[in-house]
Amino acid sequence: MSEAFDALVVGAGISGLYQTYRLRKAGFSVRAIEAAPDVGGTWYWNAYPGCRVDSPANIYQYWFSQELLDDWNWSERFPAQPEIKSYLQHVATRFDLYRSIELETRVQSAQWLADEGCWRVITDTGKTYTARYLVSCVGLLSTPKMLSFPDQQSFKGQVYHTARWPQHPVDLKGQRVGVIGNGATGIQVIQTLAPEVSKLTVFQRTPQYAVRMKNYKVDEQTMSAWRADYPEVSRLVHTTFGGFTWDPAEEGHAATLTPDQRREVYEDCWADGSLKMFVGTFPETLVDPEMNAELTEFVRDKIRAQINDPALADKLIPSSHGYGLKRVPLENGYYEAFNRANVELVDVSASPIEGFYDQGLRVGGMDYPLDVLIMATGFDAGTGTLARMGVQGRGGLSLSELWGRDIRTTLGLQVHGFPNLFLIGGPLSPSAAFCNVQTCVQQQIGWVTDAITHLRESGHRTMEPTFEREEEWVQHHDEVANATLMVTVDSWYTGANIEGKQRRLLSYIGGAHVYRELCEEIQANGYPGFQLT
Ligand code: NA7
Repeated sequence: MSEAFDALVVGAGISGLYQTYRLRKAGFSVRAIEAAPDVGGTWYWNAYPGCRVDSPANIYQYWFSQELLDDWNWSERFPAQPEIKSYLQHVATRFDLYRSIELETRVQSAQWLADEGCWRVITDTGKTYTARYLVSCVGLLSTPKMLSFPDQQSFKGQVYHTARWPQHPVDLKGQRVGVIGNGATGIQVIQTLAPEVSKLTVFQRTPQYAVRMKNYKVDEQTMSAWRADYPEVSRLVHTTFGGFTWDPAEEGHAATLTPDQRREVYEDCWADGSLKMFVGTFPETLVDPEMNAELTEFVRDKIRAQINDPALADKLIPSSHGYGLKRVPLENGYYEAFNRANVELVDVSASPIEGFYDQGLRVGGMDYPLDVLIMATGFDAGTGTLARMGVQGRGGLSLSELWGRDIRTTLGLQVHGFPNLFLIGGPLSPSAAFCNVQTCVQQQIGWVTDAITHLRESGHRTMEPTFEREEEWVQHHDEVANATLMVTVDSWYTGANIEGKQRRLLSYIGGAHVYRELCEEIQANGYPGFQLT
């Protein structure tokens, strides 16, 4: 027996909630399928110590309801994970979304049935659903990269991955804790645990450039200002390069300034204490090695000033790549944590981790005793979750096999060979990494909802991009990507963090505003390059 809906939404995080809301509002029958026991997606799973958002709360929100903000209070400029999870739960309750969501259910396979013109979805709870439209809202950072080392079973302590952190409190006070990974996640863990544990051992493979976060409490006055600004800000974020309220300087402007004047711009961005330091300086810093070197030196000086021991500073400051060519993390005491006597940095680049022994980890012949090992080792980003979902399109075409060879999409929204499959936050769109996720996924959800509504109104059953249109987008994406220095650096942005993954910049870097205009143009012109049957 199968249950039939107009649309199935996979995931009930930021995108899944809004997609469910929009499709229901447009009059479609919808079921959202969510693996976790509650809504929230990434904000449900990443319950690790110190987890917080690094986009300001006044833009990390939904844009469809002023009333939602009117009866919600943010407590900080950059709220911690429990608060964002509560916000998303509040949204699900306020808009009565829970009744459309099947929790603790994971999609095991999704198959396009050409004759019936629908998707058949089978879950791990043994249910079968059919739906004309399948919308993936699985999130771009949802499949953790798990490491396994020799003799793990001999280790008597606990091992946690940050993205599968227990929902109950884990008391680490006075414990000997090890952390592998110092991306945005590891940095938050390290700076939070350093004062609390007896010994913190950080196993670092590559150092990071992190920017000091300027967080503050949000009082009633600030909340009132945010509410008053809501209409203007909701318009503004859709007009900028990264979905924020600021933009980088105009192209060419940097060349008209002296080094001292450019330094003033860097200082201004640094003082903002936000990702403005990542996407708000000069666009040339991402494409011109000399400009990148200038900005890199500025950031290196800022970091060096925080570390007491110059030899340690050399280990904590990257030398193999320039600033801003990987996702820039924000920090609040990360470098200073290494000034503490109970924090030790272990370089695992030259001598990699050999494996566990019963009391801890062994590196380069040395034993590091631990009670707990935390893996902050990242994700199989963008493609990881969908590629594991058993998606089969026309003629049994496997998405996993396709992306195993070639990660391709049409504007990150659809894939040739997979009719009526829509992606939110899909690879090769700005929302896959280069955009304030709330801005970009809401724009995509609007587009997808309008496209599905158009199909209904025009009497069509299916929508699929042509191969030629897809090829055109992939080539354009690559051209824009390959003009940047980002493609020269190993990170989750380039797929280099996952063995065997195709190396391609995951996210479109031509600008969220440019992308939005393109999407609008496609819609206005009746979806050229997409086959409607
Ligand atoms: P990231 O940014 O992918 O960071 C993962 C970290 O784990 C990074 O420091 C890696 O070092 C390290 N890592 C991964 N595998 C290994 C092995 N085998 N040995 C040692 N170290 C390893 O993930 P995050 O969760 O921090 O952040 C992801 C995004 O979430 C972030 O960019 C924000 O957008 C929010 P490496 O650099 O590969 O040498």
